[in-house]
Amino acid sequence: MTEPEGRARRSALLGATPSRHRRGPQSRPGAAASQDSQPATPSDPGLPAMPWEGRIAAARVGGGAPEGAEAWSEMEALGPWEGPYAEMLRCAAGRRCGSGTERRAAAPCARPGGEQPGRGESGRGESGRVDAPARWSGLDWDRAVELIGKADEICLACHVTPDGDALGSMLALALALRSLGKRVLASFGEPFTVPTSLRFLPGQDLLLEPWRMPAAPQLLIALDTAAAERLGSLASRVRAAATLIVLDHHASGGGLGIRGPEQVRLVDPEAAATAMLVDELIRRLRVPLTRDIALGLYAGLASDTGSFRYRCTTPAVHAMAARLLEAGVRPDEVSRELWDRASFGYLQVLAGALGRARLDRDAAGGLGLLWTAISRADRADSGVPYDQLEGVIDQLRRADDAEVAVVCKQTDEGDWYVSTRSRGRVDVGGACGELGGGGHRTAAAFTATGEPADTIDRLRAVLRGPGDQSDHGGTG
Ligand SMILES: [Mn+2]
Repeated sequence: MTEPEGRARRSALLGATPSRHRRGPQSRPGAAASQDSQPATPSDPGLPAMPWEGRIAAARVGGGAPEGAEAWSEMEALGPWEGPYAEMLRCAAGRRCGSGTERRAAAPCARPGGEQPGRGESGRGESGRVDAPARWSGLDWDRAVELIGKADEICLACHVTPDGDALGSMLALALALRSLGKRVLASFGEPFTVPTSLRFLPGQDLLLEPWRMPAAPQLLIALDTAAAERLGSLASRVRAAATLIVLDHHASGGGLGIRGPEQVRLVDPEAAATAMLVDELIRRLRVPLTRDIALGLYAGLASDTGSFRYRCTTPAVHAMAARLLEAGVRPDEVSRELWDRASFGYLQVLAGALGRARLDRDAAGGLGLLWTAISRADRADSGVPYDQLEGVIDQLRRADDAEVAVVCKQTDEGDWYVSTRSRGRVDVGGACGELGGGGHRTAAAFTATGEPADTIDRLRAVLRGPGDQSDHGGTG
């Protein structure tokens, strides 16, 4: 999914569109390839078994708390240490982590409560490394670490129909918390189906059906979600939670639009992905970056930067990606899972959709509109679930001949989800707003009933060309 699409979809979903339009066919989440993901304990392959396992676990759980720090310094005194233990100890001692090829090369390693170097936006330290943004020092990381340290059981939730950032961030954090000895429950609202492209992510054994989540969690961590409604059936858990930590990068994020529980908002609208904030939290929790954790974070980073192509792909993004590769992520393997997999059925559906596409050169103020539709029947013929159609719009919008591209996708319930894109000269967000949906200038959506051709007529009527000065009145 493209970056604007992700945001537009969220906006659209927050607007007038009913939640049922996203309901895809139910496959079995339990059948998702849940690879064996080892907790990051010293019994990990990456961390050889040592006689001090208990102390290490205690120190980890203690985190920045006095007893934790004490355990760490005690262990440090037992050194000299090399390898992952040395790294853990350096982190615990508040020293800058990572020299040479070690992890955390891009982030300062302050104790919880310690100072961020604050060299400005993605400033560079003396070594040329990219530091955590100064604006992050304003976030209450300490309180988040404290709440996590105190909790025995932690619930995680991300938005419905999770993308690579939502699910990748959540599973990475889930694995990190499990390595701290926490009981971790992670879920997302129905349809509880892990998208095919994300089934390679480790940690899926920590997922459970949303109805099995505690009704009133002691600590709930919401990821990549700007409003409680986007959690679907888990919104009630957010409202009933005693304490709440929000990790997000949406502009409107941070409050989830609710009152009640204590909220710690670790939100940065300028972060390219929620995975960047999770990365920082994991660092502050002193959890070593295992390959399994890194895979989730990398999936989030790659997804929300469009495979490092969007404008949000900053030096800090690449610096984080470098650390994730050092932790063992294979970019070719992740790319294949995320972007380059399709069933033959999908290719047939795509071919049909492209074959049916119509180019209306007069629409959008003469800049052109290219559109197609995919019905339930089109999908049924090839056995393609609704949620696999996300990439179709990205193929259609490649056509240079049209300013606006539109794909009408029929859900299993029978209504139509209308995805729109523009190249920037036409405001599809305003047009979709007038039709009950919403989004951004270049990516927006709305839901409709009836024949797609009629829906396109309605859309064409509200699409203004760049020369048209009349006001929209849409929500944008
Ligand atoms: Mn995201």
